Amino acid sequence: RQGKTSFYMQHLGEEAVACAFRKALAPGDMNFPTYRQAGLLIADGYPMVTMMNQIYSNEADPLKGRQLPVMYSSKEHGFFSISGNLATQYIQAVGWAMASAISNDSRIAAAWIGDGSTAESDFHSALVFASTYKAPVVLNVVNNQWAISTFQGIARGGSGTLAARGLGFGIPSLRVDGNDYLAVHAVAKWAAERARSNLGPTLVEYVTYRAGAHSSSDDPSAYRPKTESDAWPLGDPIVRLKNHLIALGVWSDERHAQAEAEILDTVIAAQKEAESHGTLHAGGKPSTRDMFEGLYAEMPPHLRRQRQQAGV
Ligand SMILES: Cc1ncc(C[n+]2csc(CCOP(=O)(O)OP(=O)(O)O)c2C)c(N)n1
Ligand SMILES: [Mg+2]
Repeated sequence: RQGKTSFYMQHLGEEAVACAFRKALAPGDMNFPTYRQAGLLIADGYPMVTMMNQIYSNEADPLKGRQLPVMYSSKEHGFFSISGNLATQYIQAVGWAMASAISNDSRIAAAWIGDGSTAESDFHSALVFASTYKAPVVLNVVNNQWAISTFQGIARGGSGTLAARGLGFGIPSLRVDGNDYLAVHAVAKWAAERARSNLGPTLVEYVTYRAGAHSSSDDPSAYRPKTESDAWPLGDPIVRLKNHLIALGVWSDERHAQAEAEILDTVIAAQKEAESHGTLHAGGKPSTRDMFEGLYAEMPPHLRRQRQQAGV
């Protein structure tokens, strides 16, 4: 809102899904995420400063300003480059998993898609290949009730649930309370173990709620009641985990308040550091030369000419 970045996407209300799932994977496994799973990186210890550098498209942005903000990429952290073209990540994940199986590797893939994007044909193609070749992949569907302003019932059509879509392909499919951190983790572990033991794909529908706007360009009050989020029956995943831990006697309100204060300090410190490398309109930027690097082993002649014309 201060013009320091062009675009942002929250995952407010969906924190448990990505964070608990990440903890069920092993090193080397590969996620093919959408823009709504920043928790996969955060829960894996990816530096928050690096995420912010990408959002600011500054001189320290590892992607050099060439991706939309929040479309992170980290091979080391098992986070495949995000595609803005929805549902493509589903077929890519299945293909990656098939390649892993063919080369006798034990690494598995995780595909990610939103409720609305399951209406894309890529979703169905991916399910055909996953079931036919028993690919070692976990097929995640994040049903957060909304696809921008379209209710999930539209993409679901006559299917009772999104999980039911997997059953027609003979893929074991589950539906889990996506706002219950421990339930998400239990299901993710089970599905990951199935994939790693060569028992094939599992489809998991996470029932959750997109509590925030679709993106910084969206105003949800134009299409849904303002109070809908508060009335959501599954509750806030962080509050639920906190209450559960307090009931077990391993956490307290005081420790929670202290943890929140520490996290806020960490975020503000990371923001200061990231802003020292520049923001969208101020400070350091990736160089024009960067635009030409990192795509081709040998740069094609037309790009070489363009680079010369740009004087870099
Ligand atoms: C192939 C394709 N079609 C349309 C869009 C535009 N678009 C961006 S986000 C979005 C809604 C996706 O909703 P959902 O799959 O439920 O994911 P969510 O945003 O709720 O996480 C659409 C239609 C796109 N990026 N790619
Ligand atoms: Mg959605």
